[in-house]
Parts: sequence; structure tokens; C-alpha cells
Amino acid sequence: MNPSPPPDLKDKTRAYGVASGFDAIGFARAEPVDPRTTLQYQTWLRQQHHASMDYMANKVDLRLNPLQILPSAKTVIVVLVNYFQTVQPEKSLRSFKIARYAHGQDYHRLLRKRLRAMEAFLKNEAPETEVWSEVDTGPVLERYWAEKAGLGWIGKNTLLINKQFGSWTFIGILLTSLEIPPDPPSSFHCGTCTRCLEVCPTQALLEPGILDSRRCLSYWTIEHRGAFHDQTPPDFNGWIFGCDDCQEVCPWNRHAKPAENLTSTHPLLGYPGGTHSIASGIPLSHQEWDDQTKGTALRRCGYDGYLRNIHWQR
Ligand code: B12
Ligand code: SF4
Repeated sequence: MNPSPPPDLKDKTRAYGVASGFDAIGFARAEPVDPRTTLQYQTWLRQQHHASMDYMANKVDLRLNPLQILPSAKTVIVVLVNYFQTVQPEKSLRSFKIARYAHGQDYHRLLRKRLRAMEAFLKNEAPETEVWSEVDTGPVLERYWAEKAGLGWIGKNTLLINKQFGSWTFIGILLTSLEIPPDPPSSFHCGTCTRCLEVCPTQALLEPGILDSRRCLSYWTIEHRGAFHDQTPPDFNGWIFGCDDCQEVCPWNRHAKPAENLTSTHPLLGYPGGTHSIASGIPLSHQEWDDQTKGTALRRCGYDGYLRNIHWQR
């Protein structure tokens, strides 16, 4: 049985979320993903657009239906954290480029901690409630739910674009058995602009909203495992971890405001392009790499991946 929530729970949850470090919070009804999106996702997989990311082809039933994750779910709560920094990665770190999202403390831990606190808050408000939350790694179409919850639209670069923060946001998801009135979904505001498609150095954006990971530099530098023996990745265009080209050109990112809810200092910026910076042209020793990447998302590609990416620069 689902508990009936206190009448002002939506306002209280939003206020709690803002106070605990989320920049935006939206609510959507928990239900299976719509048929159009289901078809788009299945097509994306069938066309091998997930490259070697096998986890994208696993748990598809769950990804297309949050009720398979939490059968009692009534509401999807979506949270955003703005991570924009005014420092230009290219200028501060000179030789090699590292995507903006990876400059600070690993966002997975940060958001997870805040979501756990929100779970506790909901349980305190309505003790019978069931909750489940995740950031990035769960079988959830996060941008779809963010759009449904009115936090922005899926842009032509496939990222969630929020009118206030642009696309420089992390997304987190919380499912709850509480029935909280949904927000109206967002509408599409890319208009006729196609800058992201044009700037992509590898033409990974095949059509508006469709990304082929087999071409995307973010995939090659972060997600691809092992050496590049039998594959030939595209030119990395100076990127050694991730790629932001399709975001830097987006007009909705022009007025992005610096992040206020990231408590970490930015470890990478402590190494301003010197010979011992991770972004310098000189490979770091394993120990140096370990010191400089501690607590950041940069560890995802591992030391071997980092060396591999540096050596792939032309
Ligand atoms: C797999 C993955 C990747 C892959 C594949 C990216 C992709 N576009 O799918 C790779 C490794 C390439 C990647 C790269 C990046 N990622 Co990533 N990634 C994910 C992950 C784990 C799953 C995404 C997914 O479901 N892809 C499958 C596709 C089919 O899903 P989709 O794009 O949402 O599909 C919709 C659209 O394509 C649309 N659609 C399909 N056909 C059509 C046709 C038309 C005409 C239209 C309009 C729409 C449309 O419908 C689909 C269903 O909703 C999510 C976290 C999560 N659990 O959701 C993070 C996530 C998307 N990544 C994130 C980030 C930050 C990045 C990078 C910016 C990192 C970087 N700087 O290098 C890049 C951006 C590259 C890019 N342009 O997408 C953030 C995005 C935040 C935001 N504001 O949008 C997420 C949400 C993680 C997080 N929790 O914050 N990522
Ligand atoms: S992240 Fe870079 S390579 Fe990937 S789609 Fe965007 S511009 Fe293209």
C-alpha cells in the first residue's frame, strides 16, 4: 500500500533539496518510458551506437521502466547540480584538454551522498515510503526523466539543456512510492541551431539527438577499455579525457553561471600547465597520476587509459 504523503510534501522536498545543494529539482510520474523513446533506445542499441559499452544493452527492461526497479514507485524525483566553472580548461591546462565535468571532486560520490540524505528526509516525512536513488550508473534514462520533470529538454547534442544552467549539469534520480504531483514536461528550444552537429570533430552526432558512441571522443577517451590494437580511433583533437566541443558552442551555455553547490576545490587547477600537470604534454609517473586524480572522475580511464590517450595525440 502506498502511504498518502503530507499535502505540502512537494514544497518541503524542493526546499530541502535546494538547501542540501541541488540547483534544480523536478517531479515526474513514475511509469514506463513512452513508446517513441522505447523505440529510439532499441534502435540506438540495434545500430551498435553504444560501441563496447555492454552495460547499455543490459537491464534494458529496467531502463525502459522504473517500476521494474521499484515496483511501488509513484514519482521520479530528478535533481540537477550545476558544475560550470569560469576557468577555461584549454587556457589553464594548456597542452591537453580535460572535460569540464572532470575538473572537480567526483560527482558520483557528491550527488549520491546528497540523494541518500534526501531519501532519509522523505522517510522521516512519511515513514512507510520506499525509495531508490542513483547517479549515472543506474539503469535509468536520466535525461528523459529530467525532461519529463520539466528541468530542460534533450538538445540536438543529446544533452539535457536547462534554460538557467545550460547543459553543464549533473543529473541524479530518486524513485519514491510517494505520490507527489508531477511538474509539466519541458518543451524543445534548440530551434534551427545546428552548431553542435557542425562543430563535432568526428561527426558523432549523426542527426539531431542521435549520437554514435563509436565516433564520440568522450567514448574513446573515457569508456573504451584497453589498447587501441585493432581499432583506429579518430584524432583526439587535443582531448585526453572527455570532450566538450558540442557544449562549448551551444548558445544556451553562453550565460552559464559558476557552480555554487560544488564544495570541492578543483584539484586539477592546482597544477597550472607545468611539466608535472596531468594536462601537460609530458606523461606523469603512476604516482603523480595517482596524486593528481585522487577523488576526481578522471580515475575512470585508469593510468593505462591516461597513457594511451596521451600517446594517441597527433
Ligand atoms: C552512456 C553515456 C554516455 C555515452 C553515450 C552518450 C549518449 N549521448 O548516449 C558517452 C560515453 C559517449 C557519453 C558522453 C558524455 N556524457 Co554521458 N552518459 C551516459 C549514460 C550512462 C547513459 C546515456 C544513455 O542512456 N544513452 C542512450 C541514448 C539512446 O539515450 P539518450 O541520448 O538519452 O536518448 C534519447 C535521445 O537520443 C532521444 N532521441 C533518440 N532519437 C532521437 C531523435 C530525435 C530527432 C530527437 C530529438 C531525440 C532522439 O531519445 C532517446 C531516449 O530518451 C548517462 C547517465 C544515465 N544513466 O542516463 C550519462 C550522461 C548522459 N552523461 C553525461 C555527461 C556529462 C557526458 C559528457 C558531457 C562528458 C564529457 N564532457 O565528455 C559527454 C557528452 C557527449 C554527448 N554529446 O552526449 C551526463 C549528462 C548531463 C546532461 N546535462 O545532459 C549524464 C546524464 C550523466 C549524469 N548523471 O550527469 N555518455
Ligand atoms: S563530445 Fe565531442 S566527439 Fe562527442 S559528440 Fe560532442 S563534440 Fe562530438
